[in-house]
Amino acid sequence: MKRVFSGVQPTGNLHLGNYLGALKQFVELQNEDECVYCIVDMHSITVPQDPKELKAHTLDIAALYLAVGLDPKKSIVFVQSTVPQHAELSWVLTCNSYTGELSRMTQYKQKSHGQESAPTGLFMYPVLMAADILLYDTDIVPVGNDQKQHIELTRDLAIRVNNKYGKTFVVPDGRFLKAGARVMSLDDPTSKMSKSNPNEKSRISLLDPPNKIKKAIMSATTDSDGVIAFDVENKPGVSNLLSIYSALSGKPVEDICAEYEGHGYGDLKKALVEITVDALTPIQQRYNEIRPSQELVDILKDGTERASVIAEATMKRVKENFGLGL
Ligand code: ATP
Ligand code: LTN
Repeated sequence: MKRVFSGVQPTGNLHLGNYLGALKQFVELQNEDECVYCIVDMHSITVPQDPKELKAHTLDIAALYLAVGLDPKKSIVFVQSTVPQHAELSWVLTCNSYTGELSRMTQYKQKSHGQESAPTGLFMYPVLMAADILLYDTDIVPVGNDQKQHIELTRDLAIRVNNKYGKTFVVPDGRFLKAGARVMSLDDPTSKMSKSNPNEKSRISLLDPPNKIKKAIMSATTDSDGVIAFDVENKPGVSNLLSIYSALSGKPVEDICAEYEGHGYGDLKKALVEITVDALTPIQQRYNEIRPSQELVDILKDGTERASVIAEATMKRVKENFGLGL
């Protein structure tokens, strides 16, 4: 069995893109591997957060994870800040990283907009991420393509420390989530569905009520040739609807195209509304039960305990190899 680790930030409401591109694959992995899923609240404070909202979002995300099918008996689900070894290891790794390599991180360059006074936390973000991963002797890290550079840095840090201080870390591999699972924006099918798009109708959030789902899908951008066919290049809007339909129903895209031959886009959209509502309703029901429950807090506390056992063992090894402590 391999160990899988991934982290998600407790920001905003998850959308269909997050579900089909990431969560669904996390759930599938737990049947093959030993999975550790972490809600990375300390990464979130690299930019200012409202304390009450941050805490609420942490629980929202945890409840959503359980609602989509993460099984706390199989996977460890916990909150980063409840295991202090993340911060501790982050410092040790900081002392083995170079300002040059961190300045080259694309995410940092984008988020700091080249300002001199960018928050230091943004600069250190990838080192904390490396600590998350290396703390659990992780073999595989399932993440989006945008995280490739951070995984490379994690591997470099692990190899560097192993060479200098003796075998300390497992060198992890990234597993980049399927490119085909990229869900596009409903209003502009050439850009990805994203929680930072100001247009609410550009996305479907996992907790949206049926009327909101209907409005978003019925107003989705298509084209004017009226033929239901999969052609990302020339028909990005219709192709996106077909991809979502296929991912949620399990039917191959060709079968859907055959089924809707001679129909208008309105028919396809109506069917997609129904399929989406059917897929999200049970998730929302479970979410509404779990979110206010004591069970949620108990699951996360149990996750902290199980994560701590692994994290403490790694930190003990790190301290020994580095000559830290008595
Ligand atoms: P933003 O666009 O505001 O930066 P986001 O909505 O892309 O945020 P992230 O927190 O960056 O969300 O991503 C969480 C996970 O969801 C990542 O693994 C990412 O690859 C995946 N993901 C995000 N958007 C999509 C999408 N449209 N299609 C498929 N996967 C997605
Ligand atoms: N940077 C990641 C979130 C993240 C993560 C991690 C992912 C923080 N720590 C450890 C995998 C492993 C993101 O923005 N998706």
